[in-house]
Amino acid sequence: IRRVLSGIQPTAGSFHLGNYLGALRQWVRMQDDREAFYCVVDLHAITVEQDPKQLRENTRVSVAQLLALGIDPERSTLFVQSHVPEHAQLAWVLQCMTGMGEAGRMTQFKDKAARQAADHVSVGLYTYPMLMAADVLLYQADEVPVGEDQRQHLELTRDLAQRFNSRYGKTFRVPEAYIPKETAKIYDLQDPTSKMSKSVPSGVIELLEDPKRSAKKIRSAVTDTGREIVYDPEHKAGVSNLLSIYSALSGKPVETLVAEYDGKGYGDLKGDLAQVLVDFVTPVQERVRGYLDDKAELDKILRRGAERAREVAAPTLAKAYAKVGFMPPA
Ligand code: AQP
Repeated sequence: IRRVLSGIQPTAGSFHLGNYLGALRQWVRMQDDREAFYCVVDLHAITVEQDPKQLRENTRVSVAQLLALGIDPERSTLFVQSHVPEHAQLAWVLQCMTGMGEAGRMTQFKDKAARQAADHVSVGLYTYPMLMAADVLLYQADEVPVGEDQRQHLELTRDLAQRFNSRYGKTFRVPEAYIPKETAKIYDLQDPTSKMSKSVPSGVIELLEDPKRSAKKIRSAVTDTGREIVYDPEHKAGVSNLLSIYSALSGKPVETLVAEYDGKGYGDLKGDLAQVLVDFVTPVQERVRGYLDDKAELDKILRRGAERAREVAAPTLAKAYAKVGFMPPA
């Protein structure tokens, strides 16, 4: 049975539609025929400044969202990254095996660093991909479901696994990215050439915002001056993005939608998609409220999750530490 690992940052407020369609939807599906490990990566979150109280709250709300979206703690191991100290412990070793230039080539680091004053760019932001590599390698994952923006980090993870294996002998499974083409990158509704992102929020649909607000954002999404509803990401980025979202949420292939909307206008497409989206988020929001109301149950799920995660992570770390030459504790 193939093993899967993925993580998501405890974003303030809520996850967005890009997170869901690009990654979380695959997480839910992959539980059916794979052994899955999913975590809320709070260590990654502090690569930018966080308010402690908010971070704790965001972590809890993130777990509730994962449960509400369909992560089943009976079938998957769901945990909080900081509850499993092996992540930070392996990350150190991987940092020591990564070149400065290699880390500096990561486009996410370059983009995020460029948006801040140099003094505000933490070393943690720079070493983020090595922590991510540790997340994956600790569980000997075969596949990592993520959005397209994480492909380069996954490549680095593979390189580090191979480097470690060739230097010290086979220790880590070399994982593959799992990135379905159709939803690999969901675009901003106001700027359909940029990815939907929490860092640059303009046309971002948040899963926990008032559904009426989401519907309005869909109806005012940027399209083009043409009239025809066709899928053409290069020339009609806005309409194509709406079609991708619609297709993913409804399960109808893009070609079917294009045929259905033949002769109709953008307004029809937007109105119908807004309704599909409202129908999707409304019950999710109700379930989130339910999970947040039952603190004891959520704590229990996370306690069990961390235990199960450590059962896999601890032996992997011990093996890696021994290979590196650390003296075993007596
Ligand atoms: N627009 C997107 N389309 C497809 N997938 C996306 N993901 C994020 N945005 C899109 C995927 O969501 C997962 C979780 O993301 P994360 O917690 O690592 O956060 P992130 O990538 O930092 O989220 P954002 O909103 O994209 O924030 P910024 O802009 O700050 O980086 C990942 O699998 C990601 O690929």
